[in-house]
Amino acid sequence: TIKNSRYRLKYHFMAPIGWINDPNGLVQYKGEYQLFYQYYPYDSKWGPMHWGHAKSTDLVHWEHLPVALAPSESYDCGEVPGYGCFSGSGVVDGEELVLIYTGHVDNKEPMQVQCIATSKDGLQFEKHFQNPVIDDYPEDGSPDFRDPKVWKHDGKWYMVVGSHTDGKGKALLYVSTNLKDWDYVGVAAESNGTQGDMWECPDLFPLQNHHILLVSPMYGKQNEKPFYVIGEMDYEKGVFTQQTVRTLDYGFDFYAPQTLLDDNGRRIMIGWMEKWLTKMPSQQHGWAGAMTIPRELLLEGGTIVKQKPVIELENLRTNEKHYDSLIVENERIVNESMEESSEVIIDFDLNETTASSFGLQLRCSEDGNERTEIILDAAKKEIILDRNYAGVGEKGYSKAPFTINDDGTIQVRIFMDTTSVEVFVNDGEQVITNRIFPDDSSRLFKLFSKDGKVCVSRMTTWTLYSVWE
Ligand code: DQQ
Repeated sequence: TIKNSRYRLKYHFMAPIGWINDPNGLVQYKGEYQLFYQYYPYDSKWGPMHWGHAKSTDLVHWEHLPVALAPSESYDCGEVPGYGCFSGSGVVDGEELVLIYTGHVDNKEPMQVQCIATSKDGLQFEKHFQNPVIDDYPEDGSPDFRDPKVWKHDGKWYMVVGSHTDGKGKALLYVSTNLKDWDYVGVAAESNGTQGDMWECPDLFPLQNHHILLVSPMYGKQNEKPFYVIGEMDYEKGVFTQQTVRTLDYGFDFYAPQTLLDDNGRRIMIGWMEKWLTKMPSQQHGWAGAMTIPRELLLEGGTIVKQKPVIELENLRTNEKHYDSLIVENERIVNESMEESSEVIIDFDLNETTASSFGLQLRCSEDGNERTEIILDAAKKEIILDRNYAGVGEKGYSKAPFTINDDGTIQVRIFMDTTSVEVFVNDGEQVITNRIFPDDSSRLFKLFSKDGKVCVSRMTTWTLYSVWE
């Protein structure tokens, strides 16, 4: 069991115990949202990968289910740790829920192959006897050949798989009519030389009249910030043409996002809320890793993908407080003991603001030495999430650009939880996701300005209920 629940989140998805990373197999099956995830139940470190499983009717309250996939076959299990059922996706085919995943075995050629597992009840999964359904990488790829994402278009199944050659990440495209026999089509998209030497967890999907590609790029051994590309997909040629490329989330603790299309036509994205090679203070308590809040993706003006926290999260709100026309010079304590799980929406009015830099501090200690700072620089049009003083976790700051609305305002919406902060700027034009590990007692919430005054035309705060009690 968990040794100490102090860092456990209140309304973010976590495994019951152990290690988790990427979300997998996001799909709605018989009306219920399915969330699978890279899982090592036996330790708080990464290990032979299993697929954990949970379901939900509202994307907010999750029911844990038995492990869906465990390493067991020659193509996903081996002698040397490092093997396992790696990331992949899920689709509904008639009555069946089908998982498509990468079987990984170190010290083996080919090292990574694509496999499927099927279920008729959404609980028990059977690995297909024809596995691996793609038993080697194509000439355009390399032994790093993983993370199949499958979707249906015009009656056919398509799959993108991440790979690389010559220092260029790639999304390789396959097509099938039955999910078992796959034909290689070609390279759907690849790095222009600056977009990562290996593409992990590619996700390609239609959004309005464009297609969007999500990529979690690796640079050398380092994982970097996932990006999205707006473009056009030519299914005849099997080529995705890149038009606009943007950072998906400017934070540090966001990786391997995946999307699903739900029954209401919403394109919803969930990411892993932690990152490789970082301090993970919760490991000492027997667990690591969580998922971000689900975010609906909306394409605006064909040039920007906005991330909107799913509306269902509003059902967690309680203890609402409004503030109007706050003028702050220096600093002002808004709440002396803010709940760890809270939501805040702030409208800054720059017409009435003279300060060059202003913002807020959350999870702040009485003496001010511990704090998480969100700083806006109106001249540079930059927002910074500074976690250098945010407790025992990783240090550093994340920076994102923002635009000022035509009426001279800028809106910042913050979801804080026990050990996380997700900041949405102007309806999710930019997002910053970071983990923080402050002391239990650091609860002050302040507004501040440097050299001048800042005007907050409106602010609302809520406490968010826990979904885990
Ligand atoms: N995590 C999985 C891989 C994927 C990586 C292994 C991304 O399938 O490429 O746990 O975090």
